[in-house]
Amino acid sequence: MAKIKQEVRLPYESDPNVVYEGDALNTLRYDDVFAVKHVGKLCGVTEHTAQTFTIPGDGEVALRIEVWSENVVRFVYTYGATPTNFSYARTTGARPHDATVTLERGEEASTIRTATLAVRVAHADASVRVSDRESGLVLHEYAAPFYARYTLMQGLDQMRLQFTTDRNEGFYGLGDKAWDTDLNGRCLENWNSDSFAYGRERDALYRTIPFFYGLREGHGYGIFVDNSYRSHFDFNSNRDGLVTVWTDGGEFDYYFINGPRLDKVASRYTELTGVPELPAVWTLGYHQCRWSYYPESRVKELAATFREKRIPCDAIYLDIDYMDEYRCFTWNKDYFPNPKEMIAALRQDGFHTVVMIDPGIRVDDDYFVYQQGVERDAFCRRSTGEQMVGPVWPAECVWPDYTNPRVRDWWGTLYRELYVEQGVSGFWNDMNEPAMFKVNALTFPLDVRHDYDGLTGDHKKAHNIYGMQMTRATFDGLKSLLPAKRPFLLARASFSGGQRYASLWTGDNIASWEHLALANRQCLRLAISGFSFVGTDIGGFVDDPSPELLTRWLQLAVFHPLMRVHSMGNNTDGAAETESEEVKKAEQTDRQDQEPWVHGGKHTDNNRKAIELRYRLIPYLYTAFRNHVSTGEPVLRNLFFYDQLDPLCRKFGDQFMAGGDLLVCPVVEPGLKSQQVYLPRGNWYSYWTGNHYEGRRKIRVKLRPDRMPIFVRAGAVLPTVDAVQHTAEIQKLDTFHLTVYLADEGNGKLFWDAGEGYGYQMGQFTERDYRFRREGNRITIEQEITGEFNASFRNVTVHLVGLTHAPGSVKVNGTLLPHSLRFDRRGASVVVSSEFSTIIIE
Ligand code: NBV
Repeated sequence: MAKIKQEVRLPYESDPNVVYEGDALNTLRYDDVFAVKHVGKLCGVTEHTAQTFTIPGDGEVALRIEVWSENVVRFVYTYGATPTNFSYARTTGARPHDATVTLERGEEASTIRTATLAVRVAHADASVRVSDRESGLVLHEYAAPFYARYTLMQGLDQMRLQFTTDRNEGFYGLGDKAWDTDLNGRCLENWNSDSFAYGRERDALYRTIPFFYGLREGHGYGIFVDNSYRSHFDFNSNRDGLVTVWTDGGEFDYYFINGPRLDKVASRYTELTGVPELPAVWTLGYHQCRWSYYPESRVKELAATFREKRIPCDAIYLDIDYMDEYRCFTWNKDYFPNPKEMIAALRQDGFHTVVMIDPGIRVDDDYFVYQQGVERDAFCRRSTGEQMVGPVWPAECVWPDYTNPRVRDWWGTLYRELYVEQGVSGFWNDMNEPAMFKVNALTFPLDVRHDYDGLTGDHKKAHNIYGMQMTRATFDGLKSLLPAKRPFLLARASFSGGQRYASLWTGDNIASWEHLALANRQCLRLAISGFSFVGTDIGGFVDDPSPELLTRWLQLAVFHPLMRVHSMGNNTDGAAETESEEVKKAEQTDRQDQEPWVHGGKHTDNNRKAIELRYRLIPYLYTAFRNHVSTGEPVLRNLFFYDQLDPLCRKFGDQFMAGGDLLVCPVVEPGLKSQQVYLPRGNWYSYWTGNHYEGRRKIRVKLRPDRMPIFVRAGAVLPTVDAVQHTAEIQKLDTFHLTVYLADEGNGKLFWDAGEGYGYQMGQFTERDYRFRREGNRITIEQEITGEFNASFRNVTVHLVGLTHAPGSVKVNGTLLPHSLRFDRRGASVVVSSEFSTIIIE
């Protein structure tokens, strides 16, 4: 007899003991009725291959367990369908590694063991418990058997996993959340949403990254739920010691990723979902944006002002007004009569042009993109078969179905004129949640159909991956149009794995101190969730920043990989669709500009200093990116990634590590004269003064308006350059700097190449590994060079910070240098050939 019970909205509030007998249906009527499906009592564990196990039970949910490596185990639950093994998130190269796996069939449970993990599956109800073999620590234990909910009216509408936790466990990641760093106590949702002027704790935001870290008794692990439906993560929000994760449908396909180190979890997650390509160096420069810069004369004036004021800048953005009445891939010829010429002139002066492309295509029979899309049947259709038509910028739009490979290929070709003919350097894919005006849902109706790469589905299934597939189509298109160029793409919506195609910004934030703190938290959260190339609208999109706020934001964003100022200008058109209080306020204000010189005088100087610091650090940042691309370790890491056993590292949530050596302590409150910072284990030097500090200590530092506290790990060797006006100038520099932050021993690295193109994949790079040791009064620095790139740097200025004596002699490759060291407040320096193999200073 079918067990059908009354519909209850919240899955974990339902009482599984209330069961209506099947024949109750004959006499009672409900809005909907549902049945809960389990794996049930196990009939055995079948070893499919040495690393794959099917777990048949007497229920209707199928479970398959796959061992992907010693540290990664995949669980796939399906109801009523054969598992597809399809994933937009997984990168093509991701596949199981050989691992030694054993299966032990016991009385009450069967246990699958790898070198590090024991996965116990209870015979009674298929509940799972994963523990660390070495310590015996239980890392993941079901509190209830996995279930699927099947309703008569909706079909499969919920897949649910519930496991145990306690209030001390830390939960991090989950991508785009404007919450405190630790998510314990929160219930969050993933549904890509246009979130104009979002506030703290607004949920859901623009992206879906169903991956989180648990930090339990110092042991880190991760869980990645590879499911594109709306998903919900309740981290003990009722303080009942339960974590409940459910999706509104699909296969519940998740990976348990063991650490114990959190950065290992990060790397293992990116082994599954991929890393971006190495970015072009110019994309790491400073970017200037506004809604919108036009006409051409204004753009040119903007560029000239940067150079005139000696404020470095590499990119200028054109927002939607460059288009001809919001038709993507066209120009407003009144504003921009000769885009090719303008773009070339900007390039000449060291500026790259980045333009916006939205997914909404204007319904217009005379518009080539609309015509081509109709000819190719490229636009999304509703379940009734008609085109999905809705309002965005143009009154009526249609949207390409990027989940169709044929449509993706076509979309990629549309960039030809802008990219190949006119010289646009990068693109900005906005509104790709997909966002729609006028309706409360702010997006498509759920009946819209998608190809889903041949697996077809409705918008419930495709919504969260729509934006990511748009970026994939764009990225692949750009790559095939100009194969020798590294594409630069900035996007708003995405999904796990979207880091392979685009960098992200955190959307329409507000010019407030609260948002400055949030900006940092969001960037860190995104970085540990696989998206290292992230940034915020510096200064805030909505409202105007005070001089102090803009400066503090710029100082922080020196360390956010995408460093872009963006603001709303006086535009309220689209924003008005949300009818929020923020919009009404914005409509009443005449908004100021947001260029770094807007507040004049000393503020301009402070802002210039911040941007110059960014340019000095570019070799270090680029090297950190190179490391990210090859190891998956995030470019930015919360302090507790540095020392996950130290509770104070969890407490100082705003501080972070940029790359492996810089400890950044943002100033996120106004008017502060001093600030308490926490220096974790090890020894540290102030970046600014060279003063030495012992770690595991809180210290109070005096604040200055023109800089923010930054510390360098003792033992680091930091590669930097002099500030330049744009990154192409770095390629002409004759000298770079290496600062050795003294300790008994240490190391550092510089990765450098042409900064563009793929020569580095064929040996056209130079990688310099530095190692130093201090024995008594003698300091030995060694360099090992690999790669064939002929960098412009002939010399390097070696700085020593932390000297305890004044050395007198310098030997390079065994030969005494005639000239002596130069001394300054922070230490000593000497210029030597950049090709040195050994320097001995004593
Ligand atoms: O294209 C205009 C804006 C853009 O400046 C902003 O960065 C996006 O997040 N866009 C949203 C649409 C306007 C929404 C109010």
